[in-house]
Amino acid sequence: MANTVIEGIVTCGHGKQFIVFAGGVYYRCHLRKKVKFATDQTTPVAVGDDVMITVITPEEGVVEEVLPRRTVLSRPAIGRETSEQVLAANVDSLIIVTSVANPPLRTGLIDRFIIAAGTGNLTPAIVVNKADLGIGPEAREVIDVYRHLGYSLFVTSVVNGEGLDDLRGFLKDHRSLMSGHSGVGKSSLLNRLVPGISQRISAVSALTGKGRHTTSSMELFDLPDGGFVIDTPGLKVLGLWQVDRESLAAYYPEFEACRDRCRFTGCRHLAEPDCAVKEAVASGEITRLRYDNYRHIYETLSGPEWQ
Ligand SMILES: Nc1nc2c(ncn2[C@@H]2O[C@H](COP(=O)(O)OP(=O)(O)OP(=O)(O)O)[C@@H](O)[C@H]2O)c(=O)[nH]1
Ligand SMILES: [Mg+2]
Ligand SMILES: [Zn+2]
Repeated sequence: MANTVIEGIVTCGHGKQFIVFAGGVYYRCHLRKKVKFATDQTTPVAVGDDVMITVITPEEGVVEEVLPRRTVLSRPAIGRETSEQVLAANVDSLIIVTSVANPPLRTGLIDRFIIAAGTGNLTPAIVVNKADLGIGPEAREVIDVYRHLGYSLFVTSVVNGEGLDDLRGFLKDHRSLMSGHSGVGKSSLLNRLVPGISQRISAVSALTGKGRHTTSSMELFDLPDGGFVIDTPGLKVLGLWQVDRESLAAYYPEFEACRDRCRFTGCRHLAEPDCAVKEAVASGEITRLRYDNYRHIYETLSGPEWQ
């Protein structure tokens, strides 16, 4: 009897092994050697990929084909900067999780994830977690700045339940991924928001033998009402794929709104005189926080040196 070929979704990957969820069953799969994939990517299969698999046994299959990706969250491969590493595929909402304290609130990674979302066709949303530890002036500013820019922003606490209903409503029917620094509460939020997830998270921890609180690999959880959410290990920094010094300002819509008033076309808003962006920062129209992040990210990108 011919083996059946069915469509499924990749829920996690360990080296050359993948778990594929298809027709309500989890299959352990490896990759057919001649499977078609884009050659410039180090990742033929990513979490979130829709794939066609041949079922071999009730628990095992072979990935025959990776279906076209609608969105990608990518970064330059570590140690191979000219290759694209796809962290996850087909995610609609990139949820950028931060915490007011422990670890302290830093915004560099927020901007980097917003930019990566822009290049990969995802919609970013921001979570400011651990609100029970107190919203100080710095956290208040971050909340106001990103809300004012038009991003969905949730202030949450796993401890007192603040904001969890809103975030649960946002996840429903969506394909989301939780990203952010280690320890901000990504897994804790998912434990509270997704029914049945906590047992599976602790089962995974038991399997890998890693500490219970540190997520060591990406995992996709299907949601009861449709959609999925991916938990990810915390990142210290996110390299930006296909963003260079010339294109960076385009990811700052508030800069784009006044760049026609800069004296020089192609103004980078750094040392140039008569720069409308710098004037807007001085007058408070553009926040210093975003401008400082821009300068900082600019420094780390490749492209012509200024001056
Ligand atoms: N006070 C407070 N502590 C929290 C909250 N959410 C999570 N924590 C604590 O923060 C610590 C880290 O939480 P995790 O959920 O493991 O964080 P994570 O973002 O998944 O971390 P990684 O998996 O390492 O990326 C744990 O000790 C949690 O109990 C919160 O809303 N308030
Ligand atoms: Mg975690
Ligand atoms: Zn300028």
